[in-house]
Amino acid sequence: MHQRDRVEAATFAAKANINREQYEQLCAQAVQDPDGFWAGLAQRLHWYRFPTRIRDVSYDLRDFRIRWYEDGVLNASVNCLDRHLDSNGDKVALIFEPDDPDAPVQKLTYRELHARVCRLANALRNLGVGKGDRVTIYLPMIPEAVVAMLACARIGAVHSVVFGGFAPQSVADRIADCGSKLVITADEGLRGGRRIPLKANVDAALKLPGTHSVETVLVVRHTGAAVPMQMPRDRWFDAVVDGQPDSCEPAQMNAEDPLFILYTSGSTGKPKGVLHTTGGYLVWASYTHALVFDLKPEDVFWCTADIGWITGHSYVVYGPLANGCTQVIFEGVPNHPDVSRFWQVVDRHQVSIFYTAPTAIRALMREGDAPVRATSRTSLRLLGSVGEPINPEAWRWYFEVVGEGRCPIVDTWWQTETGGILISPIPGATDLKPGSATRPLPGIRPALVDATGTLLEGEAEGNLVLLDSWPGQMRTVYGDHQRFIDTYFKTYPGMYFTGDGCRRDADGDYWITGRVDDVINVSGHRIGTAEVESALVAHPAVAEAAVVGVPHPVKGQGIYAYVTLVAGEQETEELRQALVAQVRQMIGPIATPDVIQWAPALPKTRSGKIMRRILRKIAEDAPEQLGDTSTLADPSVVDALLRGRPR
Ligand code: 6R9
Repeated sequence: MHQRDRVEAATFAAKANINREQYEQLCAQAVQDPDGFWAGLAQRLHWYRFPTRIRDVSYDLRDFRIRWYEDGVLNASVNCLDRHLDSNGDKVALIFEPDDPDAPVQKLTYRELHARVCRLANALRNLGVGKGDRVTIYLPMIPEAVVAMLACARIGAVHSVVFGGFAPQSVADRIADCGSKLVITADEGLRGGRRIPLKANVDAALKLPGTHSVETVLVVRHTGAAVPMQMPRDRWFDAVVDGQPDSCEPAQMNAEDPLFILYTSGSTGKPKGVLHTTGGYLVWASYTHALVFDLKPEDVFWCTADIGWITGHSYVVYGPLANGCTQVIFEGVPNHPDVSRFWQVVDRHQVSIFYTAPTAIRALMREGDAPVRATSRTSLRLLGSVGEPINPEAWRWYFEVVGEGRCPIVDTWWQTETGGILISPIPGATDLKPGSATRPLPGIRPALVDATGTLLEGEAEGNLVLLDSWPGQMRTVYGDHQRFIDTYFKTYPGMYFTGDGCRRDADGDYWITGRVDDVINVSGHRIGTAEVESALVAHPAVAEAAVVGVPHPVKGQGIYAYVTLVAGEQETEELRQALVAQVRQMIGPIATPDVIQWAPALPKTRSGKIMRRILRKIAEDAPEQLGDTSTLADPSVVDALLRGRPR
């Protein structure tokens, strides 16, 4: 990147919480006095017992452990609610913007949110949910979703939020994996005027094997649709919550007690239950939210992520509420009722910090500048991006059209596994570069390695690793600690492997290039190729399937599937549609294949391994980049696939 492409931090710096010098001091302190630095971060929170053992980490496989603040005792909901009541009880915590812009906006103060959380927490306790029990939350983006998460945290139950776009099979898999005792759902969700049959999906999920652990289903009445209730399993949320006391004794949790499980896709067919613990996660969510977003007491923060993703956990629920911030939660979509919706909501609620995904930016950019210019957006002072690399063109549009050149953009790199942001500009302290997540946060030690694990110095491109732990790091894969170690710590001994490729430029700034494993990033959502493949081969007509990601102008990556049929089956349009429907029905609409190409055979090595590198190039229609095909068992397969590309 050239000098002229830098956007200087200077204009924002005058009002920023920290300047470049202070940022550099923090980075230096984290190196010189790590215990002092990390203990200092913990002071952001309320502890029943402040930790004396700050950090105990070893990535050495013979003696592997990750523990932070391990003798500390706290409660996450107390930090997000009770702590603010005396000074800020009447401050608005949540502004709920419904899908339908004409439906009433709801505002909940910290005091009201606290009361709602306590009522549900009491109800959950009465239903026999206690410390360590798992609760699955399958809700739309409504206030009850936030209430449900915090109510679990209050009593020490471990929540597992499942995105409302997932199909019954995916819901069932996630319930079965963690053995949830209780499910919280709604009659229906609303997205862009469409109804999402959440309760019906739960009913279908609970008919599937492995879900017998569920004793109770709480159903929020949201759209008012008539849904069958199966007694005594199903209970109306209102009915169990009404009349409960609006205070509730919080469970005292050890810092290393689990706070939540969140499933994410990896390179095998089975999603991983990423487990985060209470103390370190909350410290990191709260610290990064305040630091990266230059948070001030008068800000109105809006993160558009759904709570079904980690971004919704850290930057809708735990970070903003731990910081006592006012924020918008939005049930709808960017293009309903029209493509000005995001900016209308910004104006309506005077949003000052706006955080979204590149896919949304690109989709709106295609609609031109007019729908943006039709709104004022003068309340905005800072913009954020997360979920996938943001291409410089989209960055510039976001900066110049949405932010009118006034608002820095924080391009925040992180993962479900990292709990919070690890690499990002600090507004006012870091010069911005369109397309680069720039620098690590204080205390974070990224590095690049080549395929053999050798550390690369200076300007380089390689695989992104982290040399040391941070408090928000995941602690295990639920129920499969060996998988945690194998996935993240075996590839490069002594380091955490992110699964991302990355370039570091001559200034030392980081440019994430995308996943280097079998994970596709569709609109910022991680989808394992193996998950889509197993949904395809579950169809009786399919013999074999191979799925790769292809560049997509809006979604970042699209899903391209090669399908080989069993002998005698016909390659028809009906079958193609049936296969698309099969994937949607088994995983959910987010995994919808963009292209299904019939493949008489797949390119395989002599040992039978599918060569995805070649399939990616065929999907991109880049035969000149195919590279060496001589190791293929049958090189003629490649020509057949190139000729067979659907147009
Ligand atoms: C927070 C979140 C993680 C993967 C990650 C990377 C990609 C996220 C990014 C980014 C480039 C950014 N990613 N933020 N790539 N620039 N600012 O998205 O978590 O759903 O687990 O996805 O997303 O590939 O490894 P998660």
